[in-house]
Amino acid sequence: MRGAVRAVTWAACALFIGSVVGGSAPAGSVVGGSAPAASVVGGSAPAASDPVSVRQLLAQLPVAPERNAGYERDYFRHWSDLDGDGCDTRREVLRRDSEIPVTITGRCRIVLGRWYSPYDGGRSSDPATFDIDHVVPLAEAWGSGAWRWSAVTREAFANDLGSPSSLIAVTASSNRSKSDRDPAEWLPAATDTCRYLSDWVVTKWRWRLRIDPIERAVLVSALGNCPDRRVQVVRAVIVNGPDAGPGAPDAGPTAPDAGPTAPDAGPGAPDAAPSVVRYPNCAAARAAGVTPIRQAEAPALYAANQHMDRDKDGVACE
Ligand SMILES: [Ca+2]
Ligand SMILES: [Ca+2]
Repeated sequence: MRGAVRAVTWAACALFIGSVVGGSAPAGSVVGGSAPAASVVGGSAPAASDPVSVRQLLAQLPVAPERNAGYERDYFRHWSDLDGDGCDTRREVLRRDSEIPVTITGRCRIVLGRWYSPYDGGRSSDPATFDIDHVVPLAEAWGSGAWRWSAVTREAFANDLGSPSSLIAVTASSNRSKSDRDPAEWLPAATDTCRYLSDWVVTKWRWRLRIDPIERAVLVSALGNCPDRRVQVVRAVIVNGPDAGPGAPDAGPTAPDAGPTAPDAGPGAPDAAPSVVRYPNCAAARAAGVTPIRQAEAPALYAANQHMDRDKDGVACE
């Protein structure tokens, strides 16, 4: 019965997102409210998608081993107040996920609410006992592709209010139990495993993250025991850091967010935007899946990577 009720809530949330994103919202709403310039990483908000099955989303996730070297938690700035309303992301999620309107003192001090933790079934009216969980942990995101992102994109991911799947309020104890693990390594103790798996897939898809082979096997098998949920989800706008690559992990918070060679996500079409990144070498370009880089087909990308076209035939990294 509880599952049915939550499914309705989920659908309502998904529709809400669709209506916000499909409207005249600025790109900032994709990454967390009407944000200041720093969080608007290109383009305007994409149109809301038609509902799509979570199994279909899973089938679209690229499979690749994790690449965990170089991770630092500090590379993902949080909790930020991207919309500048005085409530940081932790408080935004507490406010959103409370089953009753929260009691707030001062500018945004949440003192009372009613929270349910889908990971372990825990309940509380005391916000101090609840954590905000990155459904796809920051370390997992890093190893699944976020190592290529700019600092702004990492902050947008770590503070993502644009999808109810990305961040959820859970008991602090269940958040600690989960830690940095993926579904092959950890599943919630409570009965709501299907929601967790679905949120996981939605978040990986939204942020164009990869899944590792074992993770994929577990997801396919475990989701096979769940009703095939249909969700509305839009891609997040992603900007890669200019110097990312296997030999040169992103320098982290001090790296330039989006230098002159950073991609322009293009108005209204972040999905189709070419990734104009200057790669340090062909191995990095290959890892990003953009090789060979042909001048005729991708002039901007070629121009940014001309240094790798050693024989000057108009094709880099052939
Ligand atoms: Ca805020
Ligand atoms: Ca994984």
